[in-house]
Amino acid sequence: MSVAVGILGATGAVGQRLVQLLASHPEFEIETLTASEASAGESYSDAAKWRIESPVPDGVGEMTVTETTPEAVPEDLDLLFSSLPSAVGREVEPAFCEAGHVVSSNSSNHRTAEDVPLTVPEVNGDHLDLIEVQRDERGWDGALVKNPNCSTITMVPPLAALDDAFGLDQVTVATLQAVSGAGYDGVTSMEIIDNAIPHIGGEENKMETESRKLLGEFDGAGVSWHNARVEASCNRIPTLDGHLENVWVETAREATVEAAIDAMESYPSLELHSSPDQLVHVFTDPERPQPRLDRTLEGGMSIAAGGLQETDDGLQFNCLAHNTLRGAAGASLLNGELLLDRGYL
Ligand code: 11C
Repeated sequence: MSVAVGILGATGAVGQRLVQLLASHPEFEIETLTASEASAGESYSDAAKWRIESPVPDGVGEMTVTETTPEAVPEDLDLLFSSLPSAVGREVEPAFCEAGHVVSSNSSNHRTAEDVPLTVPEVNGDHLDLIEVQRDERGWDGALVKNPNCSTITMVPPLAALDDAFGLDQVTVATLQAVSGAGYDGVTSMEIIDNAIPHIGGEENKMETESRKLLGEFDGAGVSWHNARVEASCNRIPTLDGHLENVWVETAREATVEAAIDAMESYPSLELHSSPDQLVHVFTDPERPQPRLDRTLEGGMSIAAGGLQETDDGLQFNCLAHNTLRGAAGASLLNGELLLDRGYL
């Protein structure tokens, strides 16, 4: 089965990752690429200037970019992936949903809205059915589904495993985030070398709220957020790709390193096309995971964990994920595959 898809915001850093992933996808076929008015009418190769990797996949570079408006996008597209800047997404994504489109979005707008599913398919795929509530409340034929921030995605699968095994009372996290998380401006700002930047752009609040929604329970009518306290401190460091995070958890029941490793490594993945075989890989070498060595594990779709230690009231560990693959474009793509798998397309 071939599902016709479009990419909203196709020329940005995440949009270009989506193009790469979708160009060889067995179920999805790119039909439409949108960008700002300034790029409308240009070929994708010209509009994107292809700053992540070359070459542009066959058949995509010659496609003409259209403006990001519901009127400029064919009505019969089955699915739209959105990597729009959040200020733009906040305005236009609901308009696309109202026009009947199903939108899998990486933009940060609407992530904590009560009737919008925020999903990491392997962790809380059941939350997708919040779409029914959304359609009832908003009168949409389309639907809006979100994936979380890349720094949230990195820690949530290991946390979900620990929550199942021991219960979570408190999570404290400090991040070391790669420059590609800040888009092109971040990548070109490699003057950050010999420096680190604390408190980057609202990341703390996203990690503290999105993680509790993801780990919450869906009862058919709404999501009860997890009641663990989550505190985050977010820092930019001069790596290109791959967010590394130091996490401390206070657990409800006594935790051991051995049981924690078992819980993480056996946490189930899914059989979606882009799911990794194993969601969380645990290193016992205390110097791993490292961004440059471990960010492309299973095509960049797995989470790497390590440094597990018992503490007075729980555990400490490190985790790492590729921020623009597992954390952004791959996350949206997985949500698209989940929508297909659950019959929403
Ligand atoms: C960063 N995590 O590394 C951010 C980028 O909410 O999706 C992604 C922002 C988001 O700067």
